[in-house]
Amino acid sequence: MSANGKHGTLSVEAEPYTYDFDPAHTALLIIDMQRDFLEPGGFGEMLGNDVSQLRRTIGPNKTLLAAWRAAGLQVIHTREGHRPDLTDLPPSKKIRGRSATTIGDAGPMGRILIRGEEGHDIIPELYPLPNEPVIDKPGKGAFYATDLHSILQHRGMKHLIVTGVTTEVCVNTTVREANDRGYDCIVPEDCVGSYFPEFQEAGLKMIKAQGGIFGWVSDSKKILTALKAIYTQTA
Ligand code: TIU
Repeated sequence: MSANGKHGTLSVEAEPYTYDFDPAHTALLIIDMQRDFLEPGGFGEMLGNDVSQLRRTIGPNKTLLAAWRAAGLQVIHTREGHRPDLTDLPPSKKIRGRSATTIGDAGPMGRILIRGEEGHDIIPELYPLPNEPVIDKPGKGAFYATDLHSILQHRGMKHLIVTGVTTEVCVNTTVREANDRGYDCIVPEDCVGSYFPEFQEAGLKMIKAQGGIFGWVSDSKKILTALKAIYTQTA
């Protein structure tokens, strides 16, 4: 059974208060679940990061993605990366960190964060279907220098379920950009990850503080519980 776009408003238990959304106008936006950030032997691990902190998000994302797809709802994926000729790579980003190996150099899975390379692509567990837009973004935020806002407007999207990595960097930046453009964002905490547990906690607190200054925080089970109402409505 799939969604018919007429189910109306669903409610999710969330912080700082209940999140109401119409699934027909809600996109699942999965941020940067790329091999170089998540896979053992990738760029993230090469920099000394503990990828297990990110890999725990794969299962919950997989379940949420399957439910969103089964209901016939909008899914959008993003990937952080750059053109092979590096013309969209700010020189400041290229040299930041003073690492011996930086964006565009040969890495464990091809050139690091370059479009078309193995490490830049999305992990097989969450691989996009042909009808799911993939936004290639040069920055941390998914709205900067991309057509994401246009796509969301054309599809009538007003609410975003934002998942992916990392909580305090690309997820937070994207939620802030979305909030300023008028979207209501909810972040399921089991579907977002940081290499640093303290940033995971702070990154989520920053979103829901001050009455939901940037959005709402919940978990995927609560969203799935709300989604079940579609099936009771259409049964
Ligand atoms: N996707 C994303 O968050 N990119 C990053 O560079 N994250 C870090 O935490 N470094």
